[in-house]
Amino acid sequence: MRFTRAIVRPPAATFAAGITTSGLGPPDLALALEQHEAYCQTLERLRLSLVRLAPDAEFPDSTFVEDVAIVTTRGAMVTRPGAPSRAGEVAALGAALGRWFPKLEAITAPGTVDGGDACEAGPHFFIGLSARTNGEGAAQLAAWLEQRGFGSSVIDIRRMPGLLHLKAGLSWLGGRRLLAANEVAEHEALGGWEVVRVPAGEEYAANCVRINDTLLTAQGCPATAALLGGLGYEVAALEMSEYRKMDGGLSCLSVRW
Ligand code: CIR
Repeated sequence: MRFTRAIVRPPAATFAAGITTSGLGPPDLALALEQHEAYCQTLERLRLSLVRLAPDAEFPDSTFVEDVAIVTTRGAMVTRPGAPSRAGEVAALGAALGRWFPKLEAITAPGTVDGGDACEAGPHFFIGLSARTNGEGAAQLAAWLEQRGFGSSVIDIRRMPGLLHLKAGLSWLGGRRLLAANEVAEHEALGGWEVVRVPAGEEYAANCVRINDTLLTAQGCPATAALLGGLGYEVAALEMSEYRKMDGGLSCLSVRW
């Protein structure tokens, strides 16, 4: 599938009040906005049309739009985020997506799903069971995917320290190839897939985004960039320091289709 559009939302003035476990200190808003703009410009350079939502200071984590919606080639849904402080983010994403996906469905209570736990790999999705995505939510998502002809398998990351979402440790590189942090790479659900392991010390780089023929990777992970470049990918490295402080990675800054 070739992506043509993405939804993005810059961080609001309250960004530093969002949820974080990183211990990396408070983010610098001006720098975060600069990094966000560079991210947007890269998506545009890769020929995506952007839907830019206005920042919303009521929701400090609302720049992480990926968690609130799941978009596939065969339909879209809004999620029911696992963190109560993020529940109100759904309305804006639903309104924006409605233009392209009039039949927008939703995860319903007691299910919770964060989009960061839905790792698309072509006709298959890996679904993370996490502190944010519960068993009921994962089951609803799997059923929704099945109705649309997608397969899915569940990866329980609740005992994988350092992984807030599955996509923090797993990315699809295209075809049958995945990029994975060591702890995810061993999982039986990845049997039959070609797994490229992220070099030691660069675990943050396990979250990358494939936009058509280019891989967006986090700057400051040179071994991963070299590894992926060596596999023949065009790599675009982006500075993510301020989002990392808030437990966010590259994929969470956009919803793509
Ligand atoms: C949160 O804890 O919800 C945000 N501070 C970070 C969300 C990152 N989302 C993602 O990796 N998909």
